[in-house]
Amino acid sequence: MSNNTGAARNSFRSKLLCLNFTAAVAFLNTRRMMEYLLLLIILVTVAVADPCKEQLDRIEGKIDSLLSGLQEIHTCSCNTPQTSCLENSEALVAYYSFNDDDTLNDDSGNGRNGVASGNVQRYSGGPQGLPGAGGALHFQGSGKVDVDAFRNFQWGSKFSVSVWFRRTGGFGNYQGIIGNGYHTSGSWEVRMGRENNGQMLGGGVVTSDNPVTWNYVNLVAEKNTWHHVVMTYNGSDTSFYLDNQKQAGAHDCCHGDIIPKNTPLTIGKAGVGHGAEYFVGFIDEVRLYSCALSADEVDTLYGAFINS
Ligand SMILES: [Ca+2]
Repeated sequence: MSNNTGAARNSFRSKLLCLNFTAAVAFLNTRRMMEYLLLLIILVTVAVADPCKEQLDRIEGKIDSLLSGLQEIHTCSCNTPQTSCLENSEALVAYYSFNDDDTLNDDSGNGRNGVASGNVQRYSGGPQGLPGAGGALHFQGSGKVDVDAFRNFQWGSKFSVSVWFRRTGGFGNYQGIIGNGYHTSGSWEVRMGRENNGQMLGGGVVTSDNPVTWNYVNLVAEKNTWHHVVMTYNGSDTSFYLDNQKQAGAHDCCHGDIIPKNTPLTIGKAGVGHGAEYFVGFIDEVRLYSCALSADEVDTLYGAFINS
């Protein structure tokens, strides 16, 4: 065997080490990566079976291409932001399914448990419940749930709230669904009005350039019907989805961080700043995220129960 062949083998080993390092930092579960690794196995097998210089030179050329491809994948993986909000478990700030005996516990595992006061009952499901969603909370116009863990919560510039509700009474009143303060007192809220026979729905976020929460107003959520609301904020744009339909409103109202407030999260009543505006009806599957859900992700959340 010539010295050239020995040098080629050393070069081959060196590039294999480099390849191993690059492969370790790249995404191993991508389809392209698996194809590259399969090609590498074939090349190494050929090299062992026929280690002549001509064969090694040819293999080296292929390995150069392979290393280049792996580097592309690594660079792409490092530079491309992970955009999935729904699949990022760390972005789920709190989740209240109201399904179990520990009804008011935070099902996200973050320990942001709620405390009920007044007339709030767990509804275990059935014809009036949200189909397929297990238990829900039943509010009768004099009860609420507070979560003190959200006092002074740093909402940042990325936020989403997802909630299902069915209003069944008190159509002459305004009624808070979820939020951490009334109108200018909180960081954000979703609330219903008495207009349009008690079917008016609105909400918004509070930032330094937007002191009130009615960025979306005069939407229509029919009474005695389950509805899904998702409100998102990405630092410069607010979106409001009602039953998987993006609504028109002051979507460009706000920039920068949502203003933190020393108030609890309140479910089933307008939050701190108003003594009344209790909800009458059912609320279920409350989710809060520290990211802005996309339209496709809203569709996923909506479809999880509407097709049940
Ligand atoms: Ca539920």
